Amino acid sequence: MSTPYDAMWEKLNLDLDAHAGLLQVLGKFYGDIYLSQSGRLKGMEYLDFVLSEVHGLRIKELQDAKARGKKVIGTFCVFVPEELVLAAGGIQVGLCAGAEAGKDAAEKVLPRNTCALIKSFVGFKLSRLCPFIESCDLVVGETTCDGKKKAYEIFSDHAPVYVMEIPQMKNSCDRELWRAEVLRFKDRVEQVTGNSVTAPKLREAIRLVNDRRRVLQRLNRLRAASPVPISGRDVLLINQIGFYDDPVRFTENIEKLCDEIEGRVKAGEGVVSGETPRLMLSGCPMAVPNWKLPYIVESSGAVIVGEESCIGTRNIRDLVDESGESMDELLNAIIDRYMRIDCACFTPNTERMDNIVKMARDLNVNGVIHYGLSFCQPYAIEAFKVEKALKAASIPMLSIETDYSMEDVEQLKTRVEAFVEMIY
Ligand code: BJ8
Repeated sequence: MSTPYDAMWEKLNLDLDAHAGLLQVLGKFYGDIYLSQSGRLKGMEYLDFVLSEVHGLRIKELQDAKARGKKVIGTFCVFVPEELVLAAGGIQVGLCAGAEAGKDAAEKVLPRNTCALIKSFVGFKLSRLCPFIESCDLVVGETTCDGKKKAYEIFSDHAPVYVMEIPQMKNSCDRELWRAEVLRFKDRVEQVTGNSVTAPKLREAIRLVNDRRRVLQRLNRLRAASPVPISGRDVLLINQIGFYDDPVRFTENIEKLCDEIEGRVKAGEGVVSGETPRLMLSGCPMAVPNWKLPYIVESSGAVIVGEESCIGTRNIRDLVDESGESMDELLNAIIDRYMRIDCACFTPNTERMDNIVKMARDLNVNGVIHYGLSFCQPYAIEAFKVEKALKAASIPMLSIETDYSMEDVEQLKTRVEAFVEMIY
């Protein structure tokens, strides 16, 4: 079936047949997991629309912006400071990497025992399935885990890649390294966009990105109510879309949605009953359209009330200090904020344990599900420490390792149901 975007996708050199197949699967999956929910908020219609146009209208917006001279910068990690891209007049998009399509192509150039997220972004590029990647003037990688670090070498044969070095520890010398990397990135962004990052523009960009974080913080505070006013699936979707939607429009729409949720909370209404077991997810990021585990959890009699993940609180917990005036003060505020990210790629990473326990207590959860993508060593190893920290706080944890395939759905469902029964 032809669409108004076919010519655009063809120009972007997508494999049109494979891409049509992907959109069809995505639409069906979305219908089953999202549109089938009852008691959804009216404001979710905006998210439904954005998702339905994920490869359509949003890509057209990017192409139109590019025609006006704007540059598009793609990222895979919350370490890349969007503030610098926006201050240079660029557009930053998170490249999602949450689907299995392209896996066969990826496994021709990567070992099979590579995490699904890495296979996904390599596979999407090699299979010509992602109009976001094809719209990028620069794709920014980072030296977080070894798998990503080495995969960018392969990816760079096919796309314009720039890699940021991320420290592995948090001593003063590591901050110096990170400072140098942020400055190097600023130079590169200025070079790609052709625009200088000035202090006023950087201040404005810091406020804009903080505004998006603030509205997502508001959403997280509201969803913590009992009965829970919005499903975990919907909040995950909001967080996912926040990575590629226009930041101003996104913030405005989520603000409206929060007003609606606030009304629900005041009325004591929930999307599920107040008796429903409350769970928190913790671990690897869940990129679009990786909704498998949230769907399993929420169809097993529980509700998700928090995501300790980069597509969740790790991305929004800390704001950049807005009080600085000079370029140096603003850059230092950015450097400090990003150094607080508690990714499992750091050693030691004790603040993550503290953050998880605090979050689980604040959200009054009955249990935590630790989510690791198969072959992700940083999160798999850290899962043992997370379990220990939660046990000391008398919070039960279930550790799950999976990938993007649907083969283990029944097995996961059995484990999640048993966990829910045990904790409640
Ligand atoms: S700051 S979590 S977005 S690196 S799942 S590719 S770690 S083997 S995604 Fe991440 Fe940045 Fe950290 Fe966040 Fe490697 Fe693990 Fe795969 Fe991962």
